[in-house]
Amino acid sequence: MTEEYSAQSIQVLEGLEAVRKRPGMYLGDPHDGSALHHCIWEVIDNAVDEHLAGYNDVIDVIIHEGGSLSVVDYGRGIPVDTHDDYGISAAEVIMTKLHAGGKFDNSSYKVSGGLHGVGVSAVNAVSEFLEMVIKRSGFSYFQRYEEGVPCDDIVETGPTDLSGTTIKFKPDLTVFTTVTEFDFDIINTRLKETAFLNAGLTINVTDERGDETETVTHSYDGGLREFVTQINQKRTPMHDQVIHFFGEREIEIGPVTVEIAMQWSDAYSESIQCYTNIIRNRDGGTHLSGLRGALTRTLNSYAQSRKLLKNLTSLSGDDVREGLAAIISVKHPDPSFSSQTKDKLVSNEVQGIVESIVNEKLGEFFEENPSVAKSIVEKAVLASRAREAARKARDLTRRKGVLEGGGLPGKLADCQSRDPSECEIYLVEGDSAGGSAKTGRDRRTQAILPLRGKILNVERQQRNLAKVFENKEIQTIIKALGAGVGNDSEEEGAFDPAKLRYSKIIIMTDADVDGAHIRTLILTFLWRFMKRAVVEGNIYIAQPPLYQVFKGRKSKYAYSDEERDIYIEEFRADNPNAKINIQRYKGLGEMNPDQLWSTTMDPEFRTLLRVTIEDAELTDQMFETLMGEDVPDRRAFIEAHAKEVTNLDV
Ligand code: 0RA
Repeated sequence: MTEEYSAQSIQVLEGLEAVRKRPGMYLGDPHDGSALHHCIWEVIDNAVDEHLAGYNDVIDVIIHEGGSLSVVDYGRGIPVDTHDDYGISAAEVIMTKLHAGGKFDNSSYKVSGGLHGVGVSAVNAVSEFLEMVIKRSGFSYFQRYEEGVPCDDIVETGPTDLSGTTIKFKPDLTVFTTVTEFDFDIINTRLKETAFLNAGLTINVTDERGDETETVTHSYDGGLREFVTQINQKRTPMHDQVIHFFGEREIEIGPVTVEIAMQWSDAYSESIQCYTNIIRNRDGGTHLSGLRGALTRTLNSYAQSRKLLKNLTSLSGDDVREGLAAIISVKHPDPSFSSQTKDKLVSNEVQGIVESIVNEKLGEFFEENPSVAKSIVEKAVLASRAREAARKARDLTRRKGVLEGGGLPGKLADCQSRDPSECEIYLVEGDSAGGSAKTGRDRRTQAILPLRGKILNVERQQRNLAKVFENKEIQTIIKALGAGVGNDSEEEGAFDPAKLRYSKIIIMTDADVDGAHIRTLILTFLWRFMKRAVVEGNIYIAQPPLYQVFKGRKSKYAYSDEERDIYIEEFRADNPNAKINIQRYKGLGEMNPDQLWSTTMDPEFRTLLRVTIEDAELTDQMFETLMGEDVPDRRAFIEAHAKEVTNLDV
């Protein structure tokens, strides 16, 4: 970074009123907390850029009492010299003109950048107030804004030996609604990730709210290597050392750098997290394709040359990636994404760049560490055998017409409509509840599939997938849904959500511990074999009532203990000496068809919980912990979380 920034290098694109009028366009949803937190990321990105430019090693983030938040960095300080075109300080230009910042100037190379890269001025626009303190070339400066408008010119407040920038802002609650408080966990998780991606940067997060001030420090000298170690914390690695390398290729507009860390463990799932310019790309993109392609190629050529494949011809991508945890972080001078939210990188040249770097560096690593390479190949060979056995079992069952074709399962009470968008299927615990549901339902759009007892725990059958396809209850689910099975979309008969016969798959189990277990078993199966149904939001959980509170001829259903207490109070207030009865519903079977319909299945009245996935990696880890083989690990998890659980059986 040799060029000096100056006020002239800052160009301006748009005005700020637009941001206040349409915050959603610039910052994300202003109601659900996403725009609120996006404000923080935007301010932090500037401080991270100072780190990337080599001028800042510490960022302090302080959540204050009363709704404001400060971001402190120890970088060069925002320039304060007067801007030639505007006649105001450069700092004020950055704070008041949308998209101003070094970014649009070729002489400055800004690498990070928020979700939408709108700049700190957008944050200023939606802040009740924003105060900046700049320490630079021997002096301190201060300026305050309200709703993006400066209260005064920037003033020099005295001498200082320090340098850096502090930005304190309070989101304007006329813009943000519903979720209006900063969430410590969201902030802390994100900043932990930022610290992992920036080895050598220390981030202190302080929460001053509540009785005790809490500070968490994130500082990872190991960077991506430590990130991978953390992901594999609860798994058993196949090799001690995390494989870690960098590479760089020149393109016309500048250098593209690639950093990768990876380690295989005994897990069955694959977990690759992708970043471009420090921003997470949830849906991967060209860097991910490059990495995948190179992994398959490198492992196969190594295994073939060392004759490690035995009777296999080659390993598939899935075989090679089973149990892999990896982070790929690409820095690119001008990346393209498929959407505003940067979920997917589409810059084509990146695929080849990543591929060639991985081929070269991983090849080298394998040559230098033959025992590591051997254990990785052996794991992939096992994966390949298990997959082959599963394929055979699936084909066999399919040929018998058990998974598809040859009519619907006998136990299914199908609906009349053939339009999946209006059709739903209830997976119901037990034949008796299934019977009530069949009688009570709207038979035009609601199908009922009763499931007997506990379905197989598929998490424990990952090396014996044949068992999964032989399981009767699982066979009926697959057949009833009619959309195939298996997450490998290239395989014939794989699950395809477009073929689902119902747009809503509703799990309806008893409100007791067994019911919760059955629900978890069904979810485990869906996650491991029909992942896209879960990711795309097709899965729901029915909410049967827990109580019916009676007073004389009147009664009300309660769906929680709190609601029950409210109704008791209401009835008491109505008439203090009348008698109140409470029926506790333990099982769906205790309700008659009318009751089940009106409390739990009537679309006009019911509440359904939709299953959503915020983080596939955490979801994988959760299923491993809750449903896998590692008993001590599960025990520790349950002990740690037991306090949060109310026992519905009491
Ligand atoms: C533009 C140019 C320079 C630094 C910054 C912006 C800058 C912005 C923020 C926002 C928060 N902290 C920041 N630190 C720096 C370069 C200044 C120079 O060349 O001295």
